[in-house]
Formats: sequence, structure tokens, C-alpha cells
Amino acid sequence: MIRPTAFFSLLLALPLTAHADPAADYAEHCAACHGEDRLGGTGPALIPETLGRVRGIDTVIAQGRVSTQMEGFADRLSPESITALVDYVTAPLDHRPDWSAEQIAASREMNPDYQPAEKPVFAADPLNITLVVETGDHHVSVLDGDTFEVLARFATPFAVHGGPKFSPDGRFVYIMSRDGWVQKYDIWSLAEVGRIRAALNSRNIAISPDGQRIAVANYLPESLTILDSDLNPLRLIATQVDGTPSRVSAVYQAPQRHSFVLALKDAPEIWEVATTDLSIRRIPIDEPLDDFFFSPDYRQLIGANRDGDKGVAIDLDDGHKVAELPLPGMPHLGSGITWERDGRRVMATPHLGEGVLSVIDMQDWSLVKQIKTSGPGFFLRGHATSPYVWADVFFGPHKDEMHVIDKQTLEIVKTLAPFPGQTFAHSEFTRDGSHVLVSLWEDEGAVVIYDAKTLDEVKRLPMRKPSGKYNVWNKITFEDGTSH
Ligand code: DHE
Repeated sequence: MIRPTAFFSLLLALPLTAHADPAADYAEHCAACHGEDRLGGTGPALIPETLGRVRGIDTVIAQGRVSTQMEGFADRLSPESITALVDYVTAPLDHRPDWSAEQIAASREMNPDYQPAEKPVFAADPLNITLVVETGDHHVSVLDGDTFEVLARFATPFAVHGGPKFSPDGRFVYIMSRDGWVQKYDIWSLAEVGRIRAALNSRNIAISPDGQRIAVANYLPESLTILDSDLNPLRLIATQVDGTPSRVSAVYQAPQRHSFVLALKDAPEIWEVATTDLSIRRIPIDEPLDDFFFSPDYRQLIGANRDGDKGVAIDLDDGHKVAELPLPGMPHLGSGITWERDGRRVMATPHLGEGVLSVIDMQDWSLVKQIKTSGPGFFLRGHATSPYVWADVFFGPHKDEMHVIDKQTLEIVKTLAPFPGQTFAHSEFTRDGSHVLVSLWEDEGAVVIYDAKTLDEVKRLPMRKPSGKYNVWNKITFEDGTSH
């Protein structure tokens, strides 16, 4: 028989982690909201594809998330159990989950209280509305673009990514989350119309020029989901090459071509899907593309390869490579913008891995200049009425800086840094180009509004970790200074 003192010594000798049973803890505390299979439920999916960019998961488990149903578990789980649970939810799934057309259809939830308004329920210019995605508590604020008054604030699915896409008349907006949810919101009525889960993990969405089709680019399962404008699933296209599935890097609409253009991430192919009959054209290329941009006529596509050191321009009509250019340090072509310089159209792209901004001549795809910045940037914006391009420094010690660059001299004319040490990123112009909105990208953050000419600050609006901002007019008119 073991004496009690010996029993306690034995217990103390055991490492605490030996008691951690993350699978049991998950089943007891997490599965009800996040799904037994970790693929999400009322809470987001707890898989690396979704959590990869979320910081402080241990703190969220211990303390919960303010303004959500996520409660804290510090009173029920030891620090060791929480650490084990973080490892458990960030480990890859042991099987490839499916998400069938039937499951997509069954996930469609329309808002029973939605009443379409006959005209906007506010006095503001409906085409100068700017949406602010607040990733701090997963909401969107609807701003009057003239007075900067917040007209409404609504909850989004967890972890919105990429630019929301507006219907051609600017009335409706479609918003996508990394968990594959697509939400439709009626700006005139200031009300959600509904949502549907198009996939388990998605990249971005595109809308057809007539507003009738929405394409959702997916990593999990590897596919492109096509929805109609009322969020009914129309087609689930498995993106496979020779029977091997490939993730979709991104999808964009090519208005002049009446098509959606997507690049496969795991196979050297570009696909073009007709927005009319959804027929698919496959274009073989040399290497898979991660991110891409188009010439103004959408005839050519410029893409970056996976190693992130080279750009290639491809003619979408004949599928041939027309140029290759040095683009070091992971160019983020999805953030590219264009403008006229010396009678020629140029485009600029930031680089995620290097403190430069590449300016490219779009006629012959030559490199005009690499502008040195204070660090790698993520987003760019301009406006036809403005002589400047606004470029953030998203990474590194200068993440608190926003460069203002002269479109003609390609020199930095001013660097704004109103919040030392805090991320200051992503800009958006108002409809008339008179003001620029920048995010103080922090949990207790703000949107800071600048006079676009004098570069003076005119207003600050408190926001919860605001990320992207999207002006209806700039988006529906494909204003040169805004990305796709
Ligand atoms: Fe994004 C847009 C890819 C990480 C915030 N991002 C895009 C687009 C692509 C892309 C292809 C253009 C799609 C569109 O708008 O239709 N993003 C990627 C990546 O490959 C990358 C580097 C890694 C990943 O895990 O996906 C990545 N992106 C991030 C982030 O970490 C950011 C900063 C925070 C977040 O919310 O996840 C982020 N991405 C954004 C935003 C846009 C975006 C705010 C829309 C920019 C715009 O102005 O239109």
C-alpha cells in the first residue's frame, strides 16, 4: 500500500502537462460552438487555415473575447491545459474535410427581419458611403463619406479578409470571411440580407459586371464556389489538375472579358470562367501564381510566382508569356494601383518582404523605379484627383509610418506617423478625392481623416482595430487608385 505522503510526492513528481488532455478539453469546452470537427459552428473554425494569422490564442482561451459569446476558461483550465489546447487547435486536421454543394446550400441563412427600403434610409450620398472593416470585434462601420458620421455598425462573420465587393449600383455589398462565409448587406436599408458558407476556408471574392454572380476562391476544399446575387449556390467547381486538387490563390472579375479570372496556387494554370454560362477555359503557365494584377483592358495579367522574386506578364487571349521582370521580396500585386505618368500608364506594387515599392510601365512591363521605403508595405491607394500615392509600412520598426509619394517624381514627399510604435496602415480616398482615411490598426484604434491636398489631419474616429476601408464610388467605378 502506498503511504499518503508517498502518494503526494509521486503526484508532485509528475509533470503538470501530463494531465493535459486537449482532445477531452476541446470536446467539453469548445465543440458546442466551434464544431466537434473544429470546422466551426456559431464560433469560427479552429483550424490552422483560419487561425494562422490570429495572435494570442492562449489569452483568448483564458480570458475570452470582449463583445462576443467567447467566454474565458482560466477558472476551468490550467495554463498547461490552455497551452496544449492551443497546440491542438492549431495543428492540421488529420483528414481533408469536405464541404459539399448540399452543405453549402444548407448553410444559407437569410435575415427574416430584412425589409428592402425603396430609397436610402439616410440623407447621405449613397455613392460616397465608406465601409470600415473593424477586425478587433468583427464589425463593419458604415460612414457618411461627407460628414464622416457613423450611420450604422453591423456584425460580420469572424475574420473578414480581402476587399468587400459592391453590386454595380453600389446598393449591396458582399463581404467574405476566412471561414468561407459570404455576407450580403443592403446599404440603402442598413440591414443584413443574409449569409452563406461557400467553403471552409476562402481567399477572396469577385462579383460579375452585372452583379448577378459572385465567385468565391477557396483553399478548403480546393474549389471555386459560384453564387447568385441572392446567395443561392449555382455551381461548385472543384479546382483539380489531372485529378490533384489545387487551392485557388485569388479570383477577380475581368469586366471587359465577361469572366472571372483565377490562378491556381498548387498547379501552373490560370482559369477563366465565363460569367454568362460558367464555362471554364484553362491556361497553362510555367509556374503557379500567388497574386496578380491586370492591364487596364484586362488583356494581360501580371502575376508573382510563389518564391516571390519574379513577375510575369501573360496575355490572356493566347496564353503566352509577354514579359518577365525582377520583383524581389514577395510583391503584393493584389494591392497594386495604376496612374498616368508622362503620358504612360504605370502601376505600383508594395512588397511584403522588402522595403520597396516597384513602379512598372504597363505598356512594355519594364521596371520604372523601385522606391525605397522605411520597410515592407501591404497596401496602396491613390485617386485620379490626387498627385499622391499613399503607401504604408506595415512591417518592422517603422510600422507606424505612412508615406505620401509624388506620382510624377516618384519621391516620398511626406511621412505621416501620428502614433509612434503603433501600426498605421491602409488608406482610402473619399469619392471626390478630397480626403484620405487611414487606419490606426490597433485594438483601441481609430480611423484618421486627412485633407488630401494639405495632408493635415481633420478628424479621428475611434474604431476597433480597423483594417480595410472601401468607398462605394471608388470601388464601383474601378477608380485607378484603388485595388481590384
Ligand atoms: Fe490580404 C486583400 C492575400 C494576409 C488584409 N489579401 C488581399 C488580396 C489578396 C490577399 C490576394 C486581394 C483580394 C481582394 O481584395 O479581393 N493576404 C493575402 C495573402 O496571401 C496573405 C499575405 C497571407 C494570408 O494568410 O492570406 C494576406 N491580408 C493579410 C493579413 O495578414 C492582413 C493584413 C490582415 C487580415 O485581415 O488577414 C490582410 N488583405 C487584407 C485586406 C485586403 C486584403 C484589408 C483588402 C485590401 C484592399 O484595400 O482592397
